[in-house]
Amino acid sequence: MAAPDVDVFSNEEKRNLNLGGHVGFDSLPDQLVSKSITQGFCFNILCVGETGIGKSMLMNTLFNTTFENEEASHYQNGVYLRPRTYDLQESNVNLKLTIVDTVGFGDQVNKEESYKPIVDYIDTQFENYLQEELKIKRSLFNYHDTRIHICLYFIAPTGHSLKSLDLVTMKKLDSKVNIIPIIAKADTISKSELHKFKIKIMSELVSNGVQIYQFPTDDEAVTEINSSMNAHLPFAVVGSIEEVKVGNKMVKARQYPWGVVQVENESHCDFVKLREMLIRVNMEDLREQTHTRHYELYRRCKLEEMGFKDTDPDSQPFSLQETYEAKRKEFLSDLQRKEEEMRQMFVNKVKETEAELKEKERELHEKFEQLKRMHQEEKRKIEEKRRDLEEEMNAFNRKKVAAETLQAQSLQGLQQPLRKDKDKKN
Ligand SMILES: Nc1nc2c(ncn2[C@@H]2O[C@H](COP(=O)(O)OP(=O)(O)OP(=O)(O)O)[C@@H](O)[C@H]2O)c(=O)[nH]1
Ligand SMILES: [Mg+2]
Repeated sequence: MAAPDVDVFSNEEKRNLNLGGHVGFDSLPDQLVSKSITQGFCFNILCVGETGIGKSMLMNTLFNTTFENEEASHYQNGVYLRPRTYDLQESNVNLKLTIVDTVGFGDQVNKEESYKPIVDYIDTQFENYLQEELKIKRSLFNYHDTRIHICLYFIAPTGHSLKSLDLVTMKKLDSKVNIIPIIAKADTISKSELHKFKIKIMSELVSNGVQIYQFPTDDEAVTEINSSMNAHLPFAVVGSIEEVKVGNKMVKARQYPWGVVQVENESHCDFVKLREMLIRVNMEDLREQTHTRHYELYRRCKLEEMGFKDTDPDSQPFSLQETYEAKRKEFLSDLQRKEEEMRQMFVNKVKETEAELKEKERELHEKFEQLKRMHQEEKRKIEEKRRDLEEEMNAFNRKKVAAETLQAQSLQGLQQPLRKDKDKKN
């Protein structure tokens, strides 16, 4: 029997059928919810802002708790990032929250490199995730995902404009993380000034091409609220965990001699808007954007850097297997070429050394011959001298013998007349 043709219907030909009764796949969303609840969620916030700008206070206010807080000193040599992870629970939902603080940001005289540790930190988290994904035995299910979902950028409430450090840092980060700019300590700036300040900041961000996170407007349920909130950016926030009695209610506020700033009062500041947008409406979108936009970009660049492609030079699909084979071939031929180069280098070196040795040998031989010649000359001279001396000695001996003979004869000649005289006397 012929195999059934599975691709009988094209998309347009798919038919809607009425079910005869309850089947049950309408519970799929509930299954997802229950699975997500069991699994728990993780959310990672990066707070970038100058020392003492109110980062820790805002986190405490946002999550209605007191996280550990260590004041940073203003005398750091550079910027570093301090991550802290907490397990939080609300109703039956578990949240693994990581708050990463920049320590020493804005404290150095030369702030040119201040953005680097932040970029490196974000990249490292992406890299860790990519490494987990590329493992043969992956455990993404219980992997602690440390990728940054949101970067809250704390702008000092100067009322003037953004500092170049703010622009440079946000520009370097905008393709790697969702950025929400916030004006910190907004209680220190007047209402009219704040309005102008917000407009100035937004126009500076636009003119410098800084892409900040836009609350999504494609989901009907949140289109209205998100598009109205996009117009309120950057949020001007006030942080406080102090409870103050206002009317007959205890509210979080900052108390001043001239009055009380209520954190959760929308006519005092944008804290509620931030909490609403960050946690209650768009937390999942921030997580999704991190994965589908920022991480995807990192992954693509990284894999391309490693030589992986989806298509060959003729735009034909190119599988991972083919890329691997091509890379392997390239690597092997490279290796062979390098080996050949090394071999040639070795041969040349040996030849060079051989020639050097031969030259040295020749020089030594020449020296030896010269020494030999000198030695023979010396020997010949000495031999000549010896012969001369011997001749001189012989001549001397001959002369000596002659002299002795002569002496003996003359003595004899003297003694004979004396004997004759003696005989005569006798
Ligand atoms: N006026 C005003 N003061 C604030 C606000 N938030 C925090 N502060 C004060 O600012 C000071 C520093 O606040 P932190 O939250 O410790 O600042 P930080 O940015 O975490 O500081 P480091 O971690 O040391 O860099 C504290 O005295 C806070 O009470 C705010 O919204 N308005
Ligand atoms: Mg702090």
